[in-house]
Amino acid sequence: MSDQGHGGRAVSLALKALGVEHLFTLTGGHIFPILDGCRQDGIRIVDTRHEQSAAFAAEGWARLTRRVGVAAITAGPGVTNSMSALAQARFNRAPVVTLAGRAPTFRWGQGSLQEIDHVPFVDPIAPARTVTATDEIAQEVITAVHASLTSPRGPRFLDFPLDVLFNSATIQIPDAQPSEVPDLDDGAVLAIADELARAERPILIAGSNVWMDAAEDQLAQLAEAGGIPVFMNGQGRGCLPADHRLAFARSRSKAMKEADLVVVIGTPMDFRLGFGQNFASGAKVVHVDSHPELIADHVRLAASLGAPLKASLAGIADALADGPAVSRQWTASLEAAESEKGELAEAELRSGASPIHPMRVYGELVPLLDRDAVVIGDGGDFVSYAGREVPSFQGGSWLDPGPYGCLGVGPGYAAAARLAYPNRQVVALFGDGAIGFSGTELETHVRLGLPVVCVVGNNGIWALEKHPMRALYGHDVAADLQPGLRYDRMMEAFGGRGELVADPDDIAPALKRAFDAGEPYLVNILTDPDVAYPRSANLA
Ligand SMILES: Cc1ncc(C[n+]2csc(CCOP(=O)(O)OP(=O)(O)O)c2C)c(N)n1
Ligand SMILES: [Mg+2]
Repeated sequence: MSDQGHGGRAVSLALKALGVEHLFTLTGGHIFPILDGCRQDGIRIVDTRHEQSAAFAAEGWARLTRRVGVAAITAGPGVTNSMSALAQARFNRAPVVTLAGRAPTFRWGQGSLQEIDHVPFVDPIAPARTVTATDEIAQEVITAVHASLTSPRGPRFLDFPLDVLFNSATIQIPDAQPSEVPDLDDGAVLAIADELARAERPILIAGSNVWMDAAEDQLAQLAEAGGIPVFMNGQGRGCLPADHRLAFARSRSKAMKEADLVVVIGTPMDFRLGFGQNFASGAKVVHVDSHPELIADHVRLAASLGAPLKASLAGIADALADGPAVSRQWTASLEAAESEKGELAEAELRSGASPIHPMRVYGELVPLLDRDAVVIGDGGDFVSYAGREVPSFQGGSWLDPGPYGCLGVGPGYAAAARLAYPNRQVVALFGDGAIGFSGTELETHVRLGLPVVCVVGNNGIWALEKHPMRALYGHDVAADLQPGLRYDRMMEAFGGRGELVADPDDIAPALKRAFDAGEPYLVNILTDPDVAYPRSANLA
């Protein structure tokens, strides 16, 4: 098809051809044509209060829906403001495309407003290009979107000089090209199946790319073929429902210490997995991920496979189908550890202590959640507890910053979740520190009519920093916030509803009101600053 129009229409027509329905943005003159094009072509413009939230929303959209998330930001400060979110998308391998304005070519070097060359500082994080001709825009956008969605996936960045975007040209939208699927390495598939068939105490650890590759069924097939316990992290959470007989969580550290074979699937062997170096001595380690580039090179691997996970996991499951199943004793020992830890947690989940124990919040929240609730975490200890206590029953229902760990993601992620799933519960869990980064976006939720239930674990401190610093030095600095702050009133000031909770018995009624309200709602729960999350150091 072809059309005459300005560069912004080349962007919007290309996005439309790709099935993009939302553009996350914050305005600026440099990107007016993109906004105008999206208006003309029916792409919903989701306008935020800070570019990092626009970019976080695009990232959240991408990780929840497995479709590309697109952000448009203005030249210069719009780009620098979105850098943390771009880096986070890179760490999470999220298919995000950022479209930025850029000072005009014909005046380059003369000192135009917001004139800075983005490419040299963005490119190390997200492959970055400047589009130099109006009639090349559509193809550039399509190429960037395809690249972001192709494993090993990740953000892409384009900037458009003002003249290139404002000029008109004939817009051609090229036909979609089928993507190539690599052949499966049968030797590696058989080697992994063979390791699994010979192991006595194997576990699978399934992460984000199981979800991103839509390989949930194949994960279940593999686990069930061998009766193998599965632990999940990141977006892998829920790929096997939390109540599946082979889904384990609380026995994770025991399993990692005692397993004789650890098959890590779709997640890097980073600090969350002890860098793949803290398993039992003599344990064999296998790494399977969706692209060869993602396979760890800092761990001695018994076998590995870097290919799309749907086919890889199905292949391993088929090859394993006749092999011996895992001993009942191994799964029984993990089940026992699960129950023991579950019982220990029970006391805290029901705690009547005042100030409120943060675990009590989850004791009240979890029973109110639907199986498909989307839960978003933005905070320190308060969110760590959620990671332990909030079960996921399907992929794409849990979202936290991931290994880049950037605070301030919550409102952007929640806006994306609400837009993607208008009929599911969306709960955003915030530390009182974390909500400070992007709290103004509560206005975005109100203005755009996005009923998210926000829950603030308000302990008046940066607990995840305060407690470890004290443990290390015997004192702490720069770790206190104003206690008892009325974040509920902040929400009210923006036009939403809020309430303060100080008594543990008031938590559930407040949460029920929040879920029933059908409008943006913030439950501000005063929690005990003296409760420290039990953690071992994870900085290196
Ligand atoms: C952008 C950013 N700045 C700083 C940090 C370091 N950091 C990690 S957790 C944390 C404390 C979070 O406090 P809060 O949100 O109140 O949650 P709490 O631990 O008190 O439950 C800080 C400062 C970070 N991860 N990201
Ligand atoms: Mg706090």
